[in-house]
Amino acid sequence: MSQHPTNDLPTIQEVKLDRRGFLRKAGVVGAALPVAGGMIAAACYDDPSGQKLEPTGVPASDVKPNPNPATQPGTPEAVSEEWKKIDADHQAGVVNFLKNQKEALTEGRGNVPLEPRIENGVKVWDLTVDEVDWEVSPGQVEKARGYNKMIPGPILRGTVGDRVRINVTNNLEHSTAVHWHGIYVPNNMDGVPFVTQEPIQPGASFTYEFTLRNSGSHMYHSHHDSADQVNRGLLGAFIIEPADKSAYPKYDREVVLIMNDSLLGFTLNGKGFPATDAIVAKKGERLLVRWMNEGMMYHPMHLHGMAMEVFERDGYPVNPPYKCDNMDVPPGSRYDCIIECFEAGLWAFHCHVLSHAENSAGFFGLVTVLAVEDENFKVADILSRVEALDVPDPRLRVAAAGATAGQDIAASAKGKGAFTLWCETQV
Ligand SMILES: [Cu+2]
Repeated sequence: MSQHPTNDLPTIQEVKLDRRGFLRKAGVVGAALPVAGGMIAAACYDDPSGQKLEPTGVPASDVKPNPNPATQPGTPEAVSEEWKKIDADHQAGVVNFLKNQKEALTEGRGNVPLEPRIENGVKVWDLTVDEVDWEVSPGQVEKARGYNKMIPGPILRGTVGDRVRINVTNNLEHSTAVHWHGIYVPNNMDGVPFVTQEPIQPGASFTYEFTLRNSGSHMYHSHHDSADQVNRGLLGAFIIEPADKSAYPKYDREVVLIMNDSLLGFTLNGKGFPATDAIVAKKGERLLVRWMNEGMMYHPMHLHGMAMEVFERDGYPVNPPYKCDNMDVPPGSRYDCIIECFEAGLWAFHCHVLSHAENSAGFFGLVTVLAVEDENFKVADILSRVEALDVPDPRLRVAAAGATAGQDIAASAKGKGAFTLWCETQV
């Protein structure tokens, strides 16, 4: 493979990896990923019993120094081959990430808004709790659990003052219950088995009903066998808008980013790089990011090139707001921030526990980019350099410039909206 200037995007023609080629290169099929001398326990997907023997992911303590540090270079020939392979694998990962913005590399999509139906003035949602085979990254299919068969579950959204009802039907072979994380509810609606309610047994249903009182970026998740159930995907966002938005920060686009770790690996909205969504904005726009950590680890999320201005934590105002570029989101917390997108380009956006984001095979897990477009820099131009899709595909995720208000992939592909289908435009 020829070399490229480091500031240039990959010459796509040289990295025409089909999925199988990608999987072989990245080594993610039922195999452990080498991590600088350590191993990611990416294995244990193949256990025929379906049992998860050990969590995936890499405890920081297990990450060993590079096996070939400068003081122990190995044979000149080996080193020469090694850097080429590392470069090629990193490049292939980025190319696959870009391809994923055109056509999803993985099956399944979560974190999709679910409109309520209105019954006598009550906003009503139906949630099922299901076993799902979930493709986290290309070829990495996990025995997972999801609300309405997606991870994260659908985004529920209401306004302070709304009366809401959520009908939960448990299709698992285990009991479960739903906790409304951060939301003011009457005690018997809090969703904690044997504390506030009986478990929702297999095949049973339970109806939660309450009035929304406190605004903010909240969550819902299982509160039963939760280290397993939440980690396996039983989680979702519940956004409560303030009744009066006059004091709320102004923004042009919004994105909900939910982190998870361990049993499904490191995921952003249920997917690991290269299957993660890029975030796209136009220069000059204000992007609202609602960070939520449903995992069991801290994830300091680092944005290159620009700052995040934190104005709410767990739905409570942060006064005065503060700026940072490395936001440590603890398990269970939600941080809302505004990014002023003042510099065009592709900006890496990743967890800075580096063992959650990169190894010698390239990026994985908690990695995406913030793409800021201006008159000279268009995402579509970059993607046109990625191996083109010749035929329109219902799963096509990028068409032309413009914003969409929804996240319906098929509808977005037909419309003018492009590359922004997971960013909502403020109404
Ligand atoms: Cu992390």
